[in-house]
Parts: sequence; structure tokens; C-alpha cells
Amino acid sequence: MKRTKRRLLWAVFCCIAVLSVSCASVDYIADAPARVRAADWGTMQTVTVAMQEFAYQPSELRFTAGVPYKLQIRNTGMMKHYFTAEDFFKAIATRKLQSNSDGEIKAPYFSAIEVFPDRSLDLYFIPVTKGTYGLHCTIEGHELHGMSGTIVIE
Ligand SMILES: [Cu+2]
Repeated sequence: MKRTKRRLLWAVFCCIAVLSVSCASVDYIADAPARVRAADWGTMQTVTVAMQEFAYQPSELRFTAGVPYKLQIRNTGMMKHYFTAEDFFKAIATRKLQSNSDGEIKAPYFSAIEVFPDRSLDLYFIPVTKGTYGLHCTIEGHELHGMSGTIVIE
């Protein structure tokens, strides 16, 4: 009986441990606002990615951790497209998302960015967690036709 109880307790403990590890991995960069304030935006690098039917160009984006960036996400296609990269968005400190004609949105993180045809949005951010992250368009059929890519933070 005692042994069964101990085993049960151990199983519960393991479940909690696994849950807390998986919960930790879904966290966004908690101190993003402090990182954004501390960064020297005068050294900002500009990178452009074009979205069209059915690809990202380039299909691999590389960023250096700690460097402030402006990522211009341009839709050069005829259809609307998504820049969906949830794990990447969790690995960066986001300053803002800016529309060049309408204004800007300040938020600690995003999960997906949709850009209409012939439009562009600029993401201002600092890469934080090194790794390789997936990028894809979540509109039905687009990824199947090749609309996916890779984002590397090194
Ligand atoms: Cu698409």
C-alpha cells in the first residue's frame, strides 16, 4: 500500500515536472520591454522578406541575437499571405509592428502577421533566444504549395 502511494506520488510529481517544462517553453520573452528600452536603435539593421504565391523570398532569414532589427514583410503577390512563426515570436523581444501608411501597434508579442497584396508591415524587434524556427503561411493550401521557410537566430 505504502509503495503504491509512493509510486502514485512520484507519477504525479513527474506529470507536474513535464507540465512545467512544457509550460516554460511556451513563454514569451518576459523582459521584452526592458530589452527594447535598453537597445541602441541607432544601430538597427533592416532585413526584407517578400511573400508571394507560394514562397518567402528569401526562404531562410538569419538574425544575430542582441542586434535590433526592422524586418520588412512585403506582400508582392496577388493574394493575402501570413507570416506565421509562433516559436520565433516567442524568441524575440518585440518593440512594435508598423504599417507605413496607417500607424503602428505596440505589443509584447505576436503569433502571426497577415499582409494584404501590395502592402507591407515592419516588425521592430531584438532576437533573444538562439535557435532555428519554422515559418509558414497558414492560409489553406499555401504551405502545401511550398510557402514555408526557416528563421535562424545565431
Ligand atoms: Cu500564403
